[in-house]
Amino acid sequence: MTSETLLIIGAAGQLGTELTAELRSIHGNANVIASDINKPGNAQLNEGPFEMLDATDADRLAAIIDQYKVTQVYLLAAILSAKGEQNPRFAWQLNMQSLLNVLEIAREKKLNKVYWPSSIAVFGPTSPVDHTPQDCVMDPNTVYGISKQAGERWCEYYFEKYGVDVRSLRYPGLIGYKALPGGGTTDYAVDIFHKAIKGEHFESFLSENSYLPMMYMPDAIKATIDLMEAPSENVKVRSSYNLSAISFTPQQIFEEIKKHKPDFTISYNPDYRQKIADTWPNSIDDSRARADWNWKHQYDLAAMVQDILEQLPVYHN
Ligand code: AKB
Repeated sequence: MTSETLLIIGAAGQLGTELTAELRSIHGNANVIASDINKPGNAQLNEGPFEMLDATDADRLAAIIDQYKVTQVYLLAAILSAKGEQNPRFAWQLNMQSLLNVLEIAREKKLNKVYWPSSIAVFGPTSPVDHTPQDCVMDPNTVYGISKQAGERWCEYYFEKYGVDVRSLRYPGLIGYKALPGGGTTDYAVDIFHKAIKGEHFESFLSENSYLPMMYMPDAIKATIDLMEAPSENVKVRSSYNLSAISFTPQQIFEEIKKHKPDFTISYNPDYRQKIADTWPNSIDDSRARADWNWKHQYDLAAMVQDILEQLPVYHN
């Protein structure tokens, strides 16, 4: 246990649900304040303090930080790639205003650390497709990707100009069974497990050969905590670190699931999300994360599929 007090913004989301639980096991329930725009149904989040917070409301954010004497903020609230395209101005407003509020408050109140996730969505049609390097052409063409790229520049700016210790990872598609994602292009790789467990047919909104970088949630949680616990001098990338584990297509994950569920069936009906997926990399070069703070993933496709098929029915019972 530490003397830090953490505020998680967007704690009820796909990543927030699991990260909040893990951070509470490290720092103690009372020292991790969960917050979200609505009160979540998830009982686990109520094992410690919970506050309602609209991530764009700077006054309420400041009041919560003062009330609990918060020393670290994890800003996870965001509109993801597919949903952002339905209302681009709202996505921009939420994704950018929430980050600027947190960075500014971290500067004013001299917070110890800030965490903010970026994404592979910062890359675009002319970025290198295979083993996409840390530094290369980035021409995102979704509002989500543009907000993540701009956000990365703001993070580095606040670190360089004001010494705010902000840290960030470019997550690939995250796959977990505890909470559902909302509005992403990689969500099919979560939905597919729920259909397989129910014994239902799965219709994929991406084509069979859409090869994308992905990661099992326990690896994403470990990467986040490893980065946040790394000595400041080891965190040499202050925009956002490339992060990688596995890449696969819908057909490949289907075949892996079918080894456990022989009757499972799939069909393909690509929609507007296919165009987004087509602009993202196949695979990511995360050698900087591996060198700077010893990042190493644990789960490959087979291990992830086996674990989810075992855990998902138990967890939701
Ligand atoms: C999305 O699909 O929008 C996210 C992401 C890759 O950032 N999962």
